[in-house]
Amino acid sequence: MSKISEIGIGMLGYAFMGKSHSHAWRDIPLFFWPPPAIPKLVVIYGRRESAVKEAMIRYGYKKYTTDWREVVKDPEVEILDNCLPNYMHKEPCIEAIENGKHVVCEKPLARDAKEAKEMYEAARKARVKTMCAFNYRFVPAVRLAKKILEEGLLGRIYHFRARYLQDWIVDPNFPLVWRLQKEYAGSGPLGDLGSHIIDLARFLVGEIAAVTGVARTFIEERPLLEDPTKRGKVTVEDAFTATVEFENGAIGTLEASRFATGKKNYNVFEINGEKGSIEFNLERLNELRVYLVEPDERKYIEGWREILVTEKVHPFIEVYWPPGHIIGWEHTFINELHHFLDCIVNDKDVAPYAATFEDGYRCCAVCDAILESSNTGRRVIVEY
Ligand code: SOE
Repeated sequence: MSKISEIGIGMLGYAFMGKSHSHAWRDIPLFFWPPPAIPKLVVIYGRRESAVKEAMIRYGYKKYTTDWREVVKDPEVEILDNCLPNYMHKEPCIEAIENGKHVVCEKPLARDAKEAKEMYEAARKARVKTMCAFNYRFVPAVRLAKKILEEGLLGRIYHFRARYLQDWIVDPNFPLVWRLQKEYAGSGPLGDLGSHIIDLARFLVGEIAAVTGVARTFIEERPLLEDPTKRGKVTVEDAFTATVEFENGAIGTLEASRFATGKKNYNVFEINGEKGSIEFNLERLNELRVYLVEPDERKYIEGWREILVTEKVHPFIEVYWPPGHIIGWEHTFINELHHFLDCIVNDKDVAPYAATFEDGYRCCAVCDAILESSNTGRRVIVEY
């Protein structure tokens, strides 16, 4: 077999997303064989030297640094993977693009549409590949939903309704972390969770033309992480709800909250069409519920199909396990980063199955419109 080339990865961040992406880069050749290239974990960046040095060892990087500028100009780095908090997305990504690196950046692309547009413009002018890491596009069940819609099995689409619910900050004594501060996060569950369901809405149904939303902060102050005896102001929303109007005439609802007590990572959507419906629940990510209006007279057997999406005929499954041996949340990152690697090595388009920086920008524009609607009390036409 001819030698498989290697490709250098530079990672920004070692926390939740840095860990899930590092795991994914390492596992691509285990499942996708032969891979487009073998990812070589060159360098990882983090602010705290002790922590990033440990991450280098744990995740298997060749070196570490506490200066992200070293990563974006490292000649061994061909792909920059930005897993830092939202306020650190724009500058390193643009600098890496200008240095000729391919760039994948976690969602949301930026804190707001203004920042995201600068990133999109930089990507559009460059010859490198860029991707915004909306990993739920790479769940086998979601990709099966996409296939069902592409084949027109549901006919004209009337509704898309989605909720992304968590409950990790219901305790008023949960500290003021970066996700609760506008200067670092840009927004609360709107950008963090709402961005996922907005991206899925665009991926599965189409462009969003207008929104009407309400955002609310329930707990105004929280203990400081560095000194729990002091309290700081929460400067983002704790939850939002919005109605959406699609350009193709469909209408729907979006909701995200970190106060949905008992919901841990409850990302659910339902799509209703003239010929049937689809339901997905991330907490049961190997399953897809499908209802098709049967053309025959035996209406008494019409009903929902519960599909276990683990057959070889289903998206991605052939590289994993035999039917019924379900996969997990982390495999969506392996699928996603393999796609990006394939696009880079074989010069393929990142779109339409992965999110581009334009998708990341359009998602931020919808988030901004929902916040504007909440602040003004008016319906907002989404401006791109
Ligand atoms: C935290 O809310 C979080 O890690 C999000 O940032 C991720 O995008 C989501 O997939 C899981 O929850």
